[in-house]
Amino acid sequence: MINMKKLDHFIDGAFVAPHSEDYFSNVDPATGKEIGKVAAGDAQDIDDAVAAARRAFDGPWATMSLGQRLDALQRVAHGIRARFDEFLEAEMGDTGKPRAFASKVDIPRGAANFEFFATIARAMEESAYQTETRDGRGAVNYVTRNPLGVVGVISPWNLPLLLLTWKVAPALAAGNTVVVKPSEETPATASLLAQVFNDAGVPKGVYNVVHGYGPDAAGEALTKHPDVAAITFTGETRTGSAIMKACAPHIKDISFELGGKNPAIIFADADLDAAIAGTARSTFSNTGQVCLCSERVYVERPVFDEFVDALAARAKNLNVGDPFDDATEMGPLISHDHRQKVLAAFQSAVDSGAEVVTGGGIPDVGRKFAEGAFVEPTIWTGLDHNASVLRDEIFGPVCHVMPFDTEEEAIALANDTRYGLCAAVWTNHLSRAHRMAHAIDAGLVWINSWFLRDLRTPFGGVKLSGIGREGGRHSMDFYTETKTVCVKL
Ligand code: NAD
Ligand code: 6OD
Repeated sequence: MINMKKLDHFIDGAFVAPHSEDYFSNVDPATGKEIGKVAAGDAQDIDDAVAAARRAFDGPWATMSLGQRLDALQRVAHGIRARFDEFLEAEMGDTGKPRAFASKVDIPRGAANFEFFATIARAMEESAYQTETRDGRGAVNYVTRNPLGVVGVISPWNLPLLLLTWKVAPALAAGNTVVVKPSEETPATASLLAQVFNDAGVPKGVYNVVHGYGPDAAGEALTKHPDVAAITFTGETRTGSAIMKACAPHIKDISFELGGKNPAIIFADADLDAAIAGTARSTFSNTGQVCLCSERVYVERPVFDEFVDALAARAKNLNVGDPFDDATEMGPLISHDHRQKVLAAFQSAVDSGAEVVTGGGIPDVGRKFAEGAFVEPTIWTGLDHNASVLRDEIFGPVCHVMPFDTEEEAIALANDTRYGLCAAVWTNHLSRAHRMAHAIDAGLVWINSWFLRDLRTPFGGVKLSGIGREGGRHSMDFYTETKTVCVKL
């Protein structure tokens, strides 16, 4: 059985201690208090997990029919829902997320990802082509999809269960087995999920979890393991670059969802109330720790002052503090280390000449949360576009608002970045909306919305924001290899 206070690895269907016998501390970022210990995985633990995953891939998982496998994944979805409160508590303990957010976003999507990919995999078609031949008898080519083998899943801390299951569910639905290395900051829901897999009767070795750090530890060992066919990774661009190098010797397949520095563009013809509410969401949701958050906001000059005042009013009115209070809208950052980085960005903005419209410091959240990693929701104006805080991802509850005069200028500013994950455009001008969507270099453009997801659509970024697309059949394309069979008639 699982011990949530001392999280072991989960290998071959059992919770096991790390070879090193080392554990590190897991801290609740809302209180700064230790909530448990976590196994510090190394290359030996990864070896064990990969071997177990390979045995399951060659054995019980492969001998189950597609229907049996997908039914098992449906049972995992039900299992998450049945333990909803445990998942919620585990996710909130690791991240300090407000209950209002985690209960509506993280945990429901954890279950929905399994349900969705079980449905998608059942509906995947395979193709066939008839070829003419000189003898007139012809040939038939048919194309099959085949799983890759053992897939390594490396996930970040910002939406732990959501982003882990976004990869695990399609990988398993396609017939692979997985070794998961969750973020060291947020290990709990990956472990709880292991219990759900066992309860759902999924064969041992199909889902394995090795906890621990990335560089010189479990994460790196997974990327270098010769028996791992593919790595699917969500996290920082710099980490993606290191993983790409590690995967090169074995030519592993890779799928990367990386950082962003996303623009929101507000035209004077927009429904301003909707644009203000939408930009408050896209800047401050999850304490700004969503890769899709808007850290650069561009507003057409006639409505600039009104927009800034209204956004600032919303920022000042956000309820920041106790994650368990249903009225709380913003929790802490993930850790004190991360808060230091965000506070350094706050200082850098001031040093670069920013006008701080609101925020910029540490809020008073009361004695109980005084050791938490909280920062104020923050808005700047007045920076030069070359300021480093406008070039580099901050991953905190902060945006810079800048005026623009023409559509061309808005496009140039939006594209003046090394990243290209997403953008949000607010306008009621139909043709302009489509022109903007076409002109912006990003994997995803929202018009008059943000974070609205249809899981069938491809998700991913251009430039430094990633490689490949996941979502619906695009995930199935990544997690399978096609094989063409040509039959001469
Ligand atoms: P991170 O890159 O620091 O860590 C992510 C994971 O990689 C962790 O599990 C970590 O242990 C592991 N890791 C670190 N170094 C490694 C190495 N050398 N080899 C193997 N594994 C290694 O990212 P984070 O701080 O956890 O997450 C925040 C970042 O993730 C932000 O940049 C954010 O934009 C990005 N993100 C992107 C998306 C997207 O869909 N594009 C989604 C969420 C988060
Ligand atoms: O909703 C999703 O499927 C997804 N991949 C979201 C990514 C959010 C980044 O933080």
